Amino acid sequence: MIDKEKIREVNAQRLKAHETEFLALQETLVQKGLSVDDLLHHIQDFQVAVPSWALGAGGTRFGRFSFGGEPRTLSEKIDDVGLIHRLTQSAGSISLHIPWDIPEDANETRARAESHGLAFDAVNSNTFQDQANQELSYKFGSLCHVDSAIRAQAIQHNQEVIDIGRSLGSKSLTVWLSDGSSFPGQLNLRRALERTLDSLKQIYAYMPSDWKLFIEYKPYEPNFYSTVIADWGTSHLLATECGDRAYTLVDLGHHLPNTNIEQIVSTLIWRGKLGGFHFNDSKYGDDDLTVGAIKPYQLFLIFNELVEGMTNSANSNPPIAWMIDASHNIKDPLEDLMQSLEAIRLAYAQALIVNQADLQRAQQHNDPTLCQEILQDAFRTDVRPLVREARRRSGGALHPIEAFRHLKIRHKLIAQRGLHAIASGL
Ligand code: PSV
Ligand code: MN
Repeated sequence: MIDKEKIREVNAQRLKAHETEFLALQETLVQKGLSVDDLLHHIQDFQVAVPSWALGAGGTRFGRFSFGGEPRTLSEKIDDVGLIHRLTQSAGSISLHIPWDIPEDANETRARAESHGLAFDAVNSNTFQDQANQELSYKFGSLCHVDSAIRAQAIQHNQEVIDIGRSLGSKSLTVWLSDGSSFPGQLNLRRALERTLDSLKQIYAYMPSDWKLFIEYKPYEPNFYSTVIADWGTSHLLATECGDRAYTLVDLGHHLPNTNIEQIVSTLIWRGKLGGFHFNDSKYGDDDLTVGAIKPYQLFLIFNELVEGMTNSANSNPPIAWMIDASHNIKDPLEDLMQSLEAIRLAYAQALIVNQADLQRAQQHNDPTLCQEILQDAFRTDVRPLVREARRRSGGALHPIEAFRHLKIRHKLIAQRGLHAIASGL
């Protein structure tokens, strides 16, 4: 549907305007002592995984409104990520949720992803739902369950997910548990945590030696009184107990209102324990909205800690697995994902241009006014031409959503897959 020639044609219409804007920004950045080539390389290298469950319409417990042309199979989902990657050059991998997206033929699935230039990121296990033909129910938990047979079933599921991931070339497993309780007294909180640790240790022991385990936390939902892994501290504790290759995963939507997420990020990087990151945005809870739609300044502050921490922290943190984890209820999922990818790169680019040396000096002199000036100077710099230039140099579209609409991609997907095609998964 989209080849390099088509992208070049669409870009041609906007090239002149882009060049004018880029040259002006380049001059500003050079005056600040920045190397524009270095910035462009960093931005070009920044790749984010798209999860296999994000390509169709999401929904709430009140309803779901489909889009036409949703991907019906794993192959079609991979094709959709391929489309986004071609336009944005920033979605270089896909993250599978098992059992929603079990590959029928691993070699074929791998080859299809490779043909789009995509790799397989972390695989995600699912013990928060019961599947058809499943012997024992997760209604009252999985890895924390009071019944050892249910824990064994959940551990075995995670081991199968690792096997599937290995066949595709994944190198990490993300565990998110809905385990918890909805009523006080329902669960012995300490024992539930002990059992969860014991189960996670067994999963960790099964992982190949070059794999990582990411432990995701969430304060509430679907349980409404307690969640076994409710916060970063609990996740960090479990990861530390499991071993060197176990890490915390931060999902932006999994915090109570006004939590200082940048501080969590900074602490985890300091300890070398930040393994994965799920991007989305929210106003009230785990709203799963487009990245940067509500709180772009917070996103920038988080990236500022990430960039500073990755460059200066002595306890070196491994490369982080970045993923979008949003739900697309009213926007075209592909357009929504492209907006998120853009917001992520913009925040990253703004963090890259923060004058860290000046900031450190101002902090040393206890000068909060100057500290704010320095941070907001970067945040208020319009880096869109820089991000566009990075994308253009990688062969992507200057304006991905415009190109998507101009090339009538959604119409073509509907023509191919039908108006009532519904994506599998969440
Ligand atoms: C849970 O809210 C979560 O963030 C986890 O990452 C899941 O795997 C994902 O959403 C999709 O259910
Ligand atoms: Mn998540």
